This record gives sequence, C-alpha cells and structure tokens, in this order.
Amino acid sequence: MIPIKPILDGNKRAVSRAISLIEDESHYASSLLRLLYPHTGKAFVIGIVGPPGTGKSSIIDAMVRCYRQRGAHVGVVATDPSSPTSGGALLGDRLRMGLHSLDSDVFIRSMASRGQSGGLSPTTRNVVRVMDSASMNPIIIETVGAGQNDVSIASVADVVVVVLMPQMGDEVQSGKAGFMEIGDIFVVNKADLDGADKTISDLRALRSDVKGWEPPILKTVAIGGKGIKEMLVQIEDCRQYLEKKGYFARRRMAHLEEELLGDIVSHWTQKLKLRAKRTSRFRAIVREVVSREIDPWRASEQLYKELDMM
Ligand SMILES: Nc1nc2c(ncn2[C@@H]2O[C@H](COP(=O)(O)OP(=O)(O)O)[C@@H](O)[C@H]2O)c(=O)[nH]1
Ligand SMILES: [Mg+2]
Repeated sequence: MIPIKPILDGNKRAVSRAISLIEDESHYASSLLRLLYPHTGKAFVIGIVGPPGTGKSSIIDAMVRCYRQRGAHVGVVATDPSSPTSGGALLGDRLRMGLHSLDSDVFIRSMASRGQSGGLSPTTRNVVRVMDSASMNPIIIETVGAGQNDVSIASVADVVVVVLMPQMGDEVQSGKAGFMEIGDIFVVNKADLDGADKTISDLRALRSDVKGWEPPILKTVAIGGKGIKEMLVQIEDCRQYLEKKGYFARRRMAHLEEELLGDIVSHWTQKLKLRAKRTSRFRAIVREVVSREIDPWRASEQLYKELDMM
C-alpha cells in the first residue's frame, strides 16, 4: 500500500512517484486514486492549447512566474513535451533553464501526447488529480490539439486558453482545427511579429460567444512576458463569470459524466469482444463472410442481435 500522506503534504518525490504509477497503469494506481479522490476538486485547472510553436510553453513559463509572485503552488502538465520540427523547445528544458527548477513550489510533469489530433492521454485527468490532492493550485495543462479523437482539453480544464500566432496556416484561421469551439480566451502570441492584427480580425470573425461570454482576444509577447498579467486577469474574469452563472459546476459535472461514460463504454467493449469471440457462431459467421455467403454488414447485424439476447 502506498502511503498518501506525503502526497497530500505536497512532497514532490511522492507526487512524482504517484504520477509514474498512473502512467505505467500499475495496479497500485487505481487503489491510490481511490484514496486521493476525496482530496481533489480544489484546484483551478487551466488548459493552454494551440498548434506547435505558437509559444504555449513560453506563456506558461511567464504565467508560472506571475503565480509564484502571488505565492501559489503551481502544477504544470505538458503533453507536448517535444516539437523539434516546429521549433518548440521542451517545456521541461525551457522551465529548467529558468528559476523554476530551484523553486520547490512549482511542479512540472511532461507526458507523451496521444493520437494524431494531439489530444490528451486518458491518464491526464488522473495526473491532474494527484497534483490537486497535493494542493497545487492552479494546475496548468499544455497540449497541441483540440483532441477530436482523444480526450479533449475542454473536458479536463475549467477554462481553456487557445494560443495562436501571426501568419498561421489557413486551416487554423478558418477554424477547421477545432480550436474555435473550445476557447474561452484567445491569445495571439508573438505580437512582436507582423500580422498580429490580421490574425485578431480573422479570429473576431470566427469567434462565437457561448452562453453570453464573448471570448476576449488578447495579444502577448511571451518572451519578456508582455500581456501575460492581462491574460491572467481575463482568465480570472472568465472563471468568475462561469461561477456566477453556475456554468463552472455544470462544466465539471459534464466532464465527470463524459469520463464515466467513457469508462463504461470501454468496459463493455472489452466484455463484448470476449463474449463475441467465445460464441461458436462467431467463427462460423466469419467463415461465411470469407466465402461470400453473407456480407459483413448482415453478419454483424446478426451477431449483434444474438449477443444482445445473451
Ligand atoms: N518572436 C517571438 N518568439 C516567441 C514568442 N514566444 C515564444 N517564442 C519563440 O517561439 C518558439 C516556440 O515557443 P514554445 O514556447 O516552445 O512554443 P510551443 O510549441 O507552443 O510550446 C521558441 O523559439 C520561442 O522562443 C514571442 O512572443 N515572440
Ligand atoms: Mg511547448
């Protein structure tokens, strides 16, 4: 049994070990999470999402600096640890270069990102929970994708900040990448480069105000920290707006619903696969499909009916 007290006390090594267990899907992980769960739900979770190279890690670096000045214990989960092709540096490296590594109240963890759309790994939620139980607050998550096929940042974070930059590809600016739907706040970073105003007006045309909240569009220059304080004010305003309207709690409830449904579906999928394979009819019908006696669609329909009655 793993003692939870050191984790709750915020011992970095204990937190780190707990996260490794979760990533390795160790059988200790679920019993540990059960014990930690009652101690979670306190942290404000901020999602920072955007294409590689837009400056998310640099923004987080500047955010951490601001939060540390206020004495907060900050947790960071980076699911885009390396994007060498786009010029994005390792977040860990970037932060290690700064003073944060000497700071015992900042905890940074990099994780492999999943899938082509760059969504979050299903374990990200639980990694956040460990940090939350260790009283880290806020917790910042960095990810490259809107996660159409994986867990979306919008189903883990309380508030989502989309980071773009000038001169970006049409695909992103036309909203096809799925960022427009999930952003509570839009940031055009690298505002020191040409074309920032063009990106802002493109965004303005695409932005949709969800339930009365008109997502603000801000300019930042992460290197040097310009605009970061204003961004934190907007994040706080957004949170207050959501809380006042009751949307904050509703979002969290929706996140849990999605998680539970996802779990049920994956359990059932496993169970049904095993069940289907065990039936003698399954082998027989596969042979019939192979010999063209029956088509795959009718075959699955028939099998489904039989399994449904079991
Ligand atoms: N000119 C300029 N470069 C920046 C700015 N912010 C970040 N960068 C650079 O852009 C590159 C990618 O930044 P990074 O934070 O790793 O991006 P990420 O992939 O979104 O995490 C790095 O070389 C940064 O130094 C900025 O505001 N202006
Ligand atoms: Mg990065």
